[in-house]
Amino acid sequence: MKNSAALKGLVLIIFILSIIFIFQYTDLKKYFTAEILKTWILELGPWGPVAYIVIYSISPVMLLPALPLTVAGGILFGPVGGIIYTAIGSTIGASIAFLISRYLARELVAKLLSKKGRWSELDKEVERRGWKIVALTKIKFSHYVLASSVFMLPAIVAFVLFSSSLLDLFSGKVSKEFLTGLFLVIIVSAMPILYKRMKKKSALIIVDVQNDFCPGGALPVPQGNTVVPALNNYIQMFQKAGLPIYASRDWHPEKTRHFKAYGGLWPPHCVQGTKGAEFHPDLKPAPSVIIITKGTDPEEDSYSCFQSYDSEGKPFAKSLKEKGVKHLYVGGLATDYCVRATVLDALKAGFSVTLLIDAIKGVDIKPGDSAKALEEMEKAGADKTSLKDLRL
Ligand code: VGL
Ligand code: ZN
Repeated sequence: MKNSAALKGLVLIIFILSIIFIFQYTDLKKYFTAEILKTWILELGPWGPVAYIVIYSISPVMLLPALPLTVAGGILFGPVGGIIYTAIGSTIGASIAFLISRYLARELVAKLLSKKGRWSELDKEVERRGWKIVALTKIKFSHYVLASSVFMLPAIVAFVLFSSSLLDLFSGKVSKEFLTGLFLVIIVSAMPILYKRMKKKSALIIVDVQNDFCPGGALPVPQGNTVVPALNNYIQMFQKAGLPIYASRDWHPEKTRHFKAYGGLWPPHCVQGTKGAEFHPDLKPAPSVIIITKGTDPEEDSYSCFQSYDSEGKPFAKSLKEKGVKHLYVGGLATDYCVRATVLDALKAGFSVTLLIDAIKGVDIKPGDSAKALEEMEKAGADKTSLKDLRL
């Protein structure tokens, strides 16, 4: 991907240089001045802009690239006319493409997706994620038009300003307008990268979804297994978004002060290497899931994931830091112990935290413990969300 972008850039530079060269050493520049072009457009009268807008409007549907057209618009109409006509043309173009996809293509695609349920899955996906696959779904047309015209504007301004000064460049003059345009183009092109950089990077933390914490296990959390399907959905989302996913496991030695027999609170559970310590069999870990282990110290309870280590012995906090993670989404078992401890530690360590309320369950040794833990976590600054509201 990176290589192809570099190649395209190189081709563009060679293209511009050869145009400059041609302009310099032929008679072309005599005919190709802003004055002459403007006269030509003026001669066309109102039809010049109209023709430009029409061509621009049908270009998305014809799968024509917009950039050369935009550059032409800047050269032909100058900065002001260029911006206005390009904004009109691109908005109409996007709208036509939208309407065609919605009213003609939707049926067709629906048939192709004939496998039952796929279509409603797509609708659900869009409700969850916003406008990724916009036109094929239920996004309001007016919202689409408004959003696309607003979001296209900065790039249009940049490219039209830039290209309206290209003629000067072609005849060998580096004008102020050109430098301003170039500057704007660079800024607009850098915006998506900056946005990605500035957005707080998130990670998913799945706490202790192990057999012993599920019904039938040694220390069952009532309905503990019900967090599994929800977590599988979250895993898929984070996987698709390319974000880190951690799954913690409680991993005790046979003798530990954590267990009743040695002075602790709990019956033996999640003993290293036992069936009970395995992850719930329905949990579908993506290939990228990082397993972190805690509770191995016989002297410690280690409820919090911040007392855990990855397979290379790297502390959890260090691993997060190295990946640039600033925000944690936390789900799993049990709300009133390991989830609570992990969330409170995370907030103390300066992470922001969102609890996945449809993917946590508590032990409630005393009735109300989980509710109390939730309240405590929220008071400490944790946010909460559920599958249908989460946008990554
Ligand atoms: C846990 C009790 C004992 C937990 C671990 O994962 O919440 N609870 N050990
Ligand atoms: Zn434990």
